[in-house]
Amino acid sequence: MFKGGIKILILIIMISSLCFSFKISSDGQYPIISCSGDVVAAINPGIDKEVFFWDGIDIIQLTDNSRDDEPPMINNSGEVVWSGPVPNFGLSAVIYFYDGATITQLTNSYSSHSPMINDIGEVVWHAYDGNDYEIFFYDGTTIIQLTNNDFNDSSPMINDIGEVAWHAYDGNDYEIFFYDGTNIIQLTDNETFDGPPQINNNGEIVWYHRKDTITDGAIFSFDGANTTEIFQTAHGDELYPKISNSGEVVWHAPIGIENQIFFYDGTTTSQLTDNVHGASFPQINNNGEVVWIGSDGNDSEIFFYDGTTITQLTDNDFYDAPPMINNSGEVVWDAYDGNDYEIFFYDGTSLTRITDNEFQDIGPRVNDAGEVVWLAHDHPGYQYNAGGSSSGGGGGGG
Ligand SMILES: [Ca+2]
Ligand SMILES: [Ca+2]
Ligand SMILES: [Ca+2]
Ligand SMILES: [Ca+2]
Repeated sequence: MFKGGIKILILIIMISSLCFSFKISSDGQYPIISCSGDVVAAINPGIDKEVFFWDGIDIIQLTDNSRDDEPPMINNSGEVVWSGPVPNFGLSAVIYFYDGATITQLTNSYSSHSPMINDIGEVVWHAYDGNDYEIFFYDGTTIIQLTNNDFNDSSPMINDIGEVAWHAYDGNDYEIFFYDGTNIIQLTDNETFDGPPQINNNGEIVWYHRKDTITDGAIFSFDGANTTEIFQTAHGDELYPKISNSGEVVWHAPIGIENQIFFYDGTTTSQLTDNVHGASFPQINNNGEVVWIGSDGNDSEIFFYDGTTITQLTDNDFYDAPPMINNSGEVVWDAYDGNDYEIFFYDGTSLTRITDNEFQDIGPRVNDAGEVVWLAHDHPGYQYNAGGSSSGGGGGGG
């Protein structure tokens, strides 16, 4: 069922050189108001992608503009980051930061994408420097450019002590890089693809490595000193390894023609699933709980492993997309409901449908407080729920 009302947050962009805000008029127009109060432009509500936030009760729409925002990330303080357009400024993508009350534009660097935020509010992303993509780091006060080279650095991930891992194309293939807070260390130097790395709070890093150009893949881990191959397979597809703070790693890999879920406990690897229809895209939390999608022969369903037992969370006739899990064992995912995509939430006991509307809701992320962010297409005919307001701002609360 639909939970709570929807509130529109007035978007306040605070940067030194630009100052815009949105106000929503009764006719559904969305004029941009300049600092002096002049109407700069009117934007018709469209069907582009916007950022939404669920605090457990209410849905809050964080953005309202005429071009696509990109998937948001949330930390355990409820701070949210994403890449989005600059209002009325042509094609561009900058990083936005929502602190629970106010949205701030972090950077004037355009073509900024893939932000990740840690639990102390530090943010990393990649942005174009006029020549190629570089890695940027926001420490809560200032922005530091971590890389400055002639090749594309991308997909950074940050842990809670400010260490960063990413991969970069060196002109031949992708290699893995690690920033330890002081220095950048190149972890690989080979002739084949190394995938986007994952880093935990102990600075342990895992990534997928293609062993040759067509077949044979592997998963490598770096423990701060040594690099170890922990798995290999005679297939060339990305295995998407994920690591917990305990150093446990999960991934999918083909057994026969179907993918199955694998679990590495730090010493040995075990195969978690034996689903004849396949299982893929696992995520693990810091308690060793794992979620993934598995097929029931008809469509995909959500599965949950608590360390002992596998439970099937859904049983429907629609596609359920790969889930995310927090450290409370709560799970979110998007699923097709026969009409469009909606956001679903499992609290460990029961299932809640967060959205119920006529547009696409996709890509949810959940923090340890059970707060959820996602991306949704807005809709010209969309009616905000009673209790919503065209004014207000200021509140992540309900
Ligand atoms: Ca670069
Ligand atoms: Ca490589
Ligand atoms: Ca299903
Ligand atoms: Ca929907």
